[in-house]
Amino acid sequence: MSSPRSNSELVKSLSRQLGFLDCGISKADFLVDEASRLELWLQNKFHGEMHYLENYFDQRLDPRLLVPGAKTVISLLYNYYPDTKQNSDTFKIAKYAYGEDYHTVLKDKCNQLLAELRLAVGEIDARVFVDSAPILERTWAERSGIGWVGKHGLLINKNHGSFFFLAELVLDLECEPDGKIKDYCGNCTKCIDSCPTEAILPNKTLNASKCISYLTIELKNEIPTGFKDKMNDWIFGCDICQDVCPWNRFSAPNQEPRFEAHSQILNMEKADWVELSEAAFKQIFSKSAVKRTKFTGLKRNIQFLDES
Ligand code: B12
Ligand code: SF4
Ligand code: SF4
Repeated sequence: MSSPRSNSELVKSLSRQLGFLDCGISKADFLVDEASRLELWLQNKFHGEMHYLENYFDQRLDPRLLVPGAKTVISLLYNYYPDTKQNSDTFKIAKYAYGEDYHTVLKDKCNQLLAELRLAVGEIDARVFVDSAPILERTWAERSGIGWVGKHGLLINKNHGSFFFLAELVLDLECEPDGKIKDYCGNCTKCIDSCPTEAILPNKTLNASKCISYLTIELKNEIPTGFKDKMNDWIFGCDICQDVCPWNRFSAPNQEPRFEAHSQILNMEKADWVELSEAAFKQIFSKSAVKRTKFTGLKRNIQFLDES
């Protein structure tokens, strides 16, 4: 007979076997505090043109509306820190996008976890979430005690830093929840001081409409000229606030073969990026998250920097 405690132990042990960095458990519930924070964030238009974040407001705050009868949210961390990085004097791609698109890699991993869980405890009603669904992934991870939300807004784990993806299993299996841990940012303000566009505001709030990650990936129109000298050579995403964070000093390389960087991403010089053809884009980024910008979007970003 399984108990909430034995279910939790089982989930954690299976997640370790599958290579997740950490796993934490929360009771599926309504996120009371986040309701007003999310509302205010949207009212302030910090989401820029990411209008999809205005949709499914109720589901975003209550996973039981996504999986009827859900009792538990399992939060999972998966490392993407690369063992090799791009040359220092070239246009930069955020480290999370060096290898195969994490949505597919993590969904496969989570489905494997779910299949093994079902083998062990029988039929479970469950859904796997990675990034795209209306769910506040960092809030759930924080609730489950596998880290805290840093001043830059990202989840930090005491042992592993922040260069990892988050994923969730929302399911009707009762598990023993873990508790929140404290915030270890202390008096540090390195991320705030280093952000070139001043996107990080007090109170763990990000003005996403000023974040280089938004400007290079999500913004469909032209990048406002006011950002010309602030892009720091980033053409897809930005890692500055994580690179300067003391908790990432000991980040260890990931062990996921599918995250291995495409050799051309590592070796391209600025001139190669400027000359990138659509055929080469398709070949290099066919399986990558960089596809999101399409060829025209990446070209726009490169030209924006090349003209600076
Ligand atoms: C939209 C989005 C973006 C947008 C907006 C970011 C943002 N801060 O909202 C943009 C394009 C800018 C972006 C950028 C990046 N993103 Co992003 N993004 C998302 C996405 C899809 C939704 C986030 C969302 O709902 N935002 C709405 C706001 C209001 O919600 P929130 O920030 O989660 O805020 C809640 C908590 O912070 C909470 N909170 C918790 N504790 C506390 C405590 C206090 C005191 C307070 C006040 C608040 C608070 O309050 C908020 C509730 O309203 C998530 C995946 C997901 N479904 O969650 C990935 C996600 C957050 N992104 C991720 C990553 C990796 C990045 C980048 C690092 C990519 C890159 N290298 O370029 C950057 C980092 C920029 C940064 N400093 O945050 C990872 C983060 C992993 C981690 N370690 O935390 C996620 C979880 C994707 C994933 N599945 O792994 N992203
Ligand atoms: S990702 Fe870059 S632009 Fe965005 S908050 Fe961090 S440092 Fe600022
Ligand atoms: S740089 Fe400092 S303030 Fe920012 S998230 Fe890391 S520890 Fe917290």
